[in-house]
Amino acid sequence: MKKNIIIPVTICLFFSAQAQQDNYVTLNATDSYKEIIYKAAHVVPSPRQLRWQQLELTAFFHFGINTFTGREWGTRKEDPKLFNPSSLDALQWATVAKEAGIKQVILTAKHHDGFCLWPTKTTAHSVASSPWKNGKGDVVKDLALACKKSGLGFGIYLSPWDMNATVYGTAAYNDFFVAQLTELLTLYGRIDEVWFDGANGEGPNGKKQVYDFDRWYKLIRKLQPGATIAIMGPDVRWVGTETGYGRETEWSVVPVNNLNNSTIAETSQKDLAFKPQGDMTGNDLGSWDKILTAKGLVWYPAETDVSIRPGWFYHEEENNKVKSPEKLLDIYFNSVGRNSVLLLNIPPDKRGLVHDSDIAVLKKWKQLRDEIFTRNLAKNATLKCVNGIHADWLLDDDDATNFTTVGKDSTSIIDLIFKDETSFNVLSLQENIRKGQRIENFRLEYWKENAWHTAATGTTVGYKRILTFPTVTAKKLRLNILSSRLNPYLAQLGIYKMTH
Ligand code: FUL
Repeated sequence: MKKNIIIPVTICLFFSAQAQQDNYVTLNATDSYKEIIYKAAHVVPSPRQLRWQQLELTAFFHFGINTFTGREWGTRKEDPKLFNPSSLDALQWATVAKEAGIKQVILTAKHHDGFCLWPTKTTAHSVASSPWKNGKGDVVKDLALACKKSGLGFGIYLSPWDMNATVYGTAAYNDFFVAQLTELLTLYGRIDEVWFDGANGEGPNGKKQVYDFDRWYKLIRKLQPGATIAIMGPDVRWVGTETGYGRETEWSVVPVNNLNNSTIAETSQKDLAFKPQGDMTGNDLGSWDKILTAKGLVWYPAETDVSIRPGWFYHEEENNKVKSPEKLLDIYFNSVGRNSVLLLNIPPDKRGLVHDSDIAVLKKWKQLRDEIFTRNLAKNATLKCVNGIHADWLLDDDDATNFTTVGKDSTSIIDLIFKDETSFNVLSLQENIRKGQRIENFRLEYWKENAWHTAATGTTVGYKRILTFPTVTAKKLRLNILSSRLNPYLAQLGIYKMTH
């Protein structure tokens, strides 16, 4: 029944007048502390950011001329004839990803060396000049179709740095890049993510390029409005390392100082109200200290990219260096479980297939996650909360419904009472980010020998927060929300037992 509640029109009007439903807000020098809290608590993801966040797991496929030369970065001088996968099967890539629980994949359509995996009209440095399928092949097309068939999202990595393009380092390169983007965004159906890395090296003439990001963003919004633009883009930010480990305190609402009403008016597209600016890799991005002095706040969530192998591209000598399933599980806890999306690189080999060593690890990784997360022990408990509304919605497996508190309460204690002694060592929380990110501090406690003890503590929750801790056995537990920017909107609460 919960979705059919009828709210009087007057109340609806009141709330819609109050709520800001944008993924940015400007702060005025005259704003009081209270006004700033209110604004910070109401910044929400755009629909494309929400969709992206819910994916949780995405994959990179680094594949290209480097796969055949054994290099991580090419030189631009590679002969396209080197590109000749013996049995490329993009459906195998998609199937491997899907079976690992990955929801969207991103292909390196062009890496820094400039070699294009599709038969572009912009340069001869592409698959069209290779012996693969007699120059008639198209990796972008193969993977786009495989993703469609497998129900996976599909994204492209198009390196702004192009060592091979003769026009690189001149204004004409921005046109060249627009032409490449246009091909990718118009010839392959729906594109869900465009990933720009920050590398800006020299081209053939020794010059660096001034990238016209503004123009590229506008083109993407026009041709593929649903696509998130990541890293060097306004929708998704790089977490700051390539280890697979995100920040303990991860705010998706972060301060920006280049956001003002005139930029918003100029772009006439709220979609592009701000451009990424400054260093976003520090330890503290969204705390009060940062927010109080900011000119604006934006929803700008973190993506954690890491490779399953030491390198981004496939190297035969790394077949025995694939990360273990246990390591990937730890990465999962510390990326997805730290309010970030994981972008796991799985580089196909020279045959054009994901190697067996990687497949075995991915299967075991999925199995480990399933073993932990299929049984939410909290569902065996009775939930009680003195100042709570809809504590039962914490267990409904729906991240769009939430528990909240009465009045203006920004703290709360949710008791979980079990019939029997229960052992657990994993906590998973989710906020309903459609309404913002709010929780600042929480503690999980258990009742033993007539006293409450701490099982785990955390700061931010965001889309998802997972904490692991030494196994606790108890009949009574409580989640103590110690502080929140206005009323907390907690969507899910999970308690699990990891046995390995
Ligand atoms: C970086 C590149 O230089 C690496 O080769 C890799 O593609 C990584 C994901 O992004 O900027």
